[in-house]
Amino acid sequence: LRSAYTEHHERSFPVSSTFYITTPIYYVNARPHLGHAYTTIVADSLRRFHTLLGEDTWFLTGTDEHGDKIVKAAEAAGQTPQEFVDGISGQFQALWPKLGIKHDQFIRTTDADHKARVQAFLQKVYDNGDIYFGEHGGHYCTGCERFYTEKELENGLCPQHLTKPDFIQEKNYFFRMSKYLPWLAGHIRENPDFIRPERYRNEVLSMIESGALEDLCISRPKTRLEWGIELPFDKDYVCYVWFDALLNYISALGWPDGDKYAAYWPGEHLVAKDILKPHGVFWPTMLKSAGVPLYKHLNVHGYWLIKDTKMSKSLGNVVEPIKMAEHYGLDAFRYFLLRDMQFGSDASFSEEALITRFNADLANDLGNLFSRVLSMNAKYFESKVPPMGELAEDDKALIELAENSRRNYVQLFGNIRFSQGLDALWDLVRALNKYVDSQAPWTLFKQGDTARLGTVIRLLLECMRKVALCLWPVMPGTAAALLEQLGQPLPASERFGVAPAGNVNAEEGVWECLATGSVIASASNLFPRLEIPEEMKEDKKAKQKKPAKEKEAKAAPASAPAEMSVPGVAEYADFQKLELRVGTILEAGRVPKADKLLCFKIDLGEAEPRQILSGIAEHFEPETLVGRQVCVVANLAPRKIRGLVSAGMILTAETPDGELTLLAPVGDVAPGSKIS
Ligand code: ME8
Repeated sequence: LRSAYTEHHERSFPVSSTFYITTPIYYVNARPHLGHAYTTIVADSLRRFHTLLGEDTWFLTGTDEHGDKIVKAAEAAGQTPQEFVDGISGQFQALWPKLGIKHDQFIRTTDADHKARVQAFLQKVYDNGDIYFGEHGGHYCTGCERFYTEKELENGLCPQHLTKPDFIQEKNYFFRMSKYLPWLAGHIRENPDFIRPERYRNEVLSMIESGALEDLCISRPKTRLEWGIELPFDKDYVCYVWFDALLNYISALGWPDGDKYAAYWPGEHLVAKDILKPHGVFWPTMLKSAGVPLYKHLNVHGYWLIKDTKMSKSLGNVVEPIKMAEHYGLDAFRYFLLRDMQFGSDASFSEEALITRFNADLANDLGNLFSRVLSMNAKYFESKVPPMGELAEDDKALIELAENSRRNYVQLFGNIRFSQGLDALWDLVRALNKYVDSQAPWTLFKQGDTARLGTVIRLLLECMRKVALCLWPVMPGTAAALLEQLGQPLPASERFGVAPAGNVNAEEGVWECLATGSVIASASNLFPRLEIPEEMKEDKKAKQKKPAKEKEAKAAPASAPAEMSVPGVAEYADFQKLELRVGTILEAGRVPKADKLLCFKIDLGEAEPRQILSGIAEHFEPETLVGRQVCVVANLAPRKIRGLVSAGMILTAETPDGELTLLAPVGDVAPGSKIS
């Protein structure tokens, strides 16, 4: 049971008193998609995680509503810019609660308060002598809302949008960004995790070192663009949209004198790599010029790709997050996003990957654990929490593993390694399933060893509470439901918003949290396995199909040696007739009026699940078998038993004293895998 995971992460995660997290404020030129949902779900999970650490948290998101791009999109929609931005900003605001996102504040750059604070900031930088008026010519990409130098273009095209930028020559205001670049390079070198993961830190350093960065053009003449914030020192100009947008992170808090600014700044930013430059270069130099403390970390993630191509509005290959959440369940969708993307790298999105992850981690591991333990507790203790007795060596090892798993989870998650953090938590989930198998509560029950049985079940329940608590940041609804099943309900008002009672760092050594004797749930079925849709199966089958010739050769080897027929001995050809396959139990139930029979629905990788009856009812609780893998004789002639068709046989091993164990592969394999 000892954790395979190292015990290197002994120290607990450093807790400060406040935690402020932001997402990019999204452009309102099109509807929100999976990419926006990912960043915002990560921010929500981080906010919840830090709440669980006992910190006072603030979570800001919003919409970026000025600039050429918006004006063009509004024109195309036949609306005024204001009508247009109100509509799409409303869609973002309506989406977030549906994805379990509980932000504290939603900022719009068209808010009057934001505008006033941007003007105050501009005035401050202007008064410091860091803004000058000059003439400038450059290649302007409307998609990026920025000028490119000749050097930065690729074959004359914008490297992001692959479109030809407009060459614009005009008089404008400039921010003396280049003055601060040597200081910025020094700051990034001295603070290795200021921009993280490391590859993005290196990218920003090489941008600075390349010498291609110049002063930043921060205005647009009103003759060309009116939709923006007027410069406080020249009413003929509006502010460049990026200069305006970046300031949202402090204007929202009421910079320079707001209470929230005093309480929460400096904060943590979360962005994808597309906007590394404005956040890694423009923003810190702007802050430095105005004498405002820098953010704590810039946390940069990669792209969700669809078939190796970046998903984006302009490419028209977007995934609608709400459809995924509705179809697969919100928490499963959130879990998948955090588990399948290594933060910092790109990841491919596909429904097949989502289903595979769902079945492996949620149905087989987590769902199965809750289902089997709660139903055993119902059977053995009438659903009452049994007392914890004396601990055996196995129990102590499990406790140690659980403490390590939680510590690793906290450490990794807090350092934005979400996928690894969840995997560390699953070390415990998997160990608990193994502990059930190795302790065999059904045998203890048969032997009448109630004290030991109680300790085993109680330890499982206590560990399950810890798992549920740690899951709350990523799967808030599931965590609430699981805690409720364990008799630890959250007040309705706290289900999504406020963290459950407890603090993950204060969990060390807490081993008797449930109330002995209290009645808890008798069943749990939160994650029934998902079927892989036919079209995905067909695709897989086609890949797996062996050439007909090869198959025939295997079925009847031409050169097979002739064997003598001996009574009681299966000839090679007899054995070859058997088709043995691995199956996954989808359903299991008793057969009315048949004490010994269980009826199963088993996934053998075929279009329909197989119905198989087995005389093992005296040895197993059917609910505890759902999700388990078994070895099946798949080509047994179907026969009717008690009016039900049984098409196959489940293989078991019987010990000399009559105990049955199901035969199964050591690790999970694809249903239908051939046994040979
Ligand atoms: O850039 N994969 O807004 P935006 C992962 N308004 N994340 C993705 C993604 C993908 N395929 N596509 C988009 C802007 N994102 C500016 C920001 S902040 C002061 C101003 C996410 O609507 C990711 O967070 O283009 C990315 O950084 C952001 O959406 C860009 O959103």
